[in-house]
Amino acid sequence: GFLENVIYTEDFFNGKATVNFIDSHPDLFKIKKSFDRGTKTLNYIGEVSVNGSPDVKSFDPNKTFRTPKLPPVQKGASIPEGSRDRLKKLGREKFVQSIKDDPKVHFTDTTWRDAHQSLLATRFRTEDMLKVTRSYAQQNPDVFSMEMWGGATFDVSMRFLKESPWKRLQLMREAAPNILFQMLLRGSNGVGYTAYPDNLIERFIERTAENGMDIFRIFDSLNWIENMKVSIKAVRERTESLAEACICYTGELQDDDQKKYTLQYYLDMARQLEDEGAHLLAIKDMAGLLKPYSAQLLVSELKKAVDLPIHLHTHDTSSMQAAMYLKAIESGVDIVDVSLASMSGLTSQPNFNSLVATLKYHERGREMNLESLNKHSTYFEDVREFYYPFESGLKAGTAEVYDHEIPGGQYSNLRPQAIALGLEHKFETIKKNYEIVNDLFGDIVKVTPSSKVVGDMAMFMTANDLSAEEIFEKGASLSFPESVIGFFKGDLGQPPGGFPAEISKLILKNQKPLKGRANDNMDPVDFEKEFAAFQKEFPRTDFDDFLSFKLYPKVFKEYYQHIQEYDEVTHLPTPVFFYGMKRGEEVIVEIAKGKNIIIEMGFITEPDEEGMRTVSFKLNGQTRRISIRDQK
Ligand code: 3PY
Ligand code: ZN
Repeated sequence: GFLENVIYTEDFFNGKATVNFIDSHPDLFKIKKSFDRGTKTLNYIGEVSVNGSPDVKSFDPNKTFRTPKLPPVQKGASIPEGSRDRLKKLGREKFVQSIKDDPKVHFTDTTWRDAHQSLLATRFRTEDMLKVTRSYAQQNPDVFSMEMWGGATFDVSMRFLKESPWKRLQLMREAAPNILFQMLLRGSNGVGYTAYPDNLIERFIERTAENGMDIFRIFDSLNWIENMKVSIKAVRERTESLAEACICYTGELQDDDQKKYTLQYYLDMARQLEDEGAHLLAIKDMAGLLKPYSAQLLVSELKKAVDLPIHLHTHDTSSMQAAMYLKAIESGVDIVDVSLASMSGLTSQPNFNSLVATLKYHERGREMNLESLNKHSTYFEDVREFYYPFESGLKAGTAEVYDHEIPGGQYSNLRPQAIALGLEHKFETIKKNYEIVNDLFGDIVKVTPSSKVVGDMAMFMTANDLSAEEIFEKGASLSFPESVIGFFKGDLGQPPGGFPAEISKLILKNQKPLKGRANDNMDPVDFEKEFAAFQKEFPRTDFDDFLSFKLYPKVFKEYYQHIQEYDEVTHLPTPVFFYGMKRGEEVIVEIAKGKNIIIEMGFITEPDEEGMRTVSFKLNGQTRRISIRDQK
């Protein structure tokens, strides 16, 4: 506050303050706000420099980073017309028709969402993505869509990055007005891990569209259409955006032993989704199990079964998915999901740049600005280094994925989870148990949140050294993970073929399973009343924050407290955000629009008797000292 300003004014520090001090420094009152922000920012940097980020378990203090090279932009270049302009011009029906009529294959770039979710545990910060959003939009107007929101990005941005997911959407929208934005929505589970009241999902969709979302990719983690209906309807009726409904692909449809997830199963599901009003159909191959010749069969049959554009999503965990895309493209798939070269492959999507080059002489190939894609890839190659503690460690494609069926987005999270539980040395057992749990649970679709249930159970078995037989023997006395109990209660919905009876009894003990949708039993949100109460508790928030709070109460609260304590940290360079600063290092931080501060790190003292260290900075050239408790 004010006193702090006085104390931190140079004259005061230098002993020059007199009785006229305040009168002669009217700026003390004016600069209060930004000064506060500066102090908060220094506190954050001091805290991370002394104690490390709570999100980074171990890192190399001597590591240095290259400065990511921004792709050159033509000064004053306008933004060319793109897919979003065409959607607006044509309206939904005609736009969808134009996709079907287009002989060339379209590309969705997932770099801004699934690629980093699947390679770097969703840790990309807005700052790093925003820096090239404009150049990307200017130079690549022929991209069908940018997947840049939803899935795990919503909670991770608040939980770990301490940024607002809504601001990310708004800022990126401003920077890329011409290309369709796409998000991943978990049907009745929204962007969460559990069911929410229907009216909350509806308002969430409404606000997301108002903030600029164009395509809602909607799935259910058990392929249960009941859980997708509210979302599809809300997109159709409450927005001008597109509802893309998913069939989640699992198993192997060419396998003669496959009794559940057969070609017929997928075709039936696709027809039902078309009846529900989907504008586009997605094949969501979240684990990368769809093999080239199975894709050929599935895509060509789907093209006959429904009259919707088909959008194909996969993960390249096996390293075979570029081949799969070629077969799918030959079979008439309309859109494929890819990511920029340096953010592609393995648990992420196939390589955008290489696919464009490969298709150059193919009749379905689309000409893209490959040079620009390469430059953007180079940028992200350097950016990716900032996040090295979050790399999954997978070095090459693996055929094991056909056994464990772990989704790409979960794979990159599983190792950190194992580390947190002290189980890293048992990673092989965890993967094996993941497969065993899937069998125990009756072979289910595994994608967030059902995949988390399987993961939790696999961790539980590994931590307690339990085999499948022992689960049955000791089941009555075991206290299973909460997510597992909720799953068998029907919180996530009904899997095809229902729950296996014996294990269900062991897990539920005396609890009764739900019959219908979990959402049917939930009270609708009273928006007026609850929003007013929310704003009282959390001043200076808006309705979007309220939605964040309703989806993630605890995560939002902690995020809010972080902002109160440290101000927005979103403009800190990523290395500073995760690793703090070193002696002599200098950074420029934009703490408010157009307002930069220059921070230079001086020294950090040894802890005193009370365990406090003094961190000395220069803030815009003025010495500032803060006290940080050493927690190490
Ligand atoms: C998510 O739900 O976040 C996913 O990426 C599922 O594949
Ligand atoms: Zn995915």
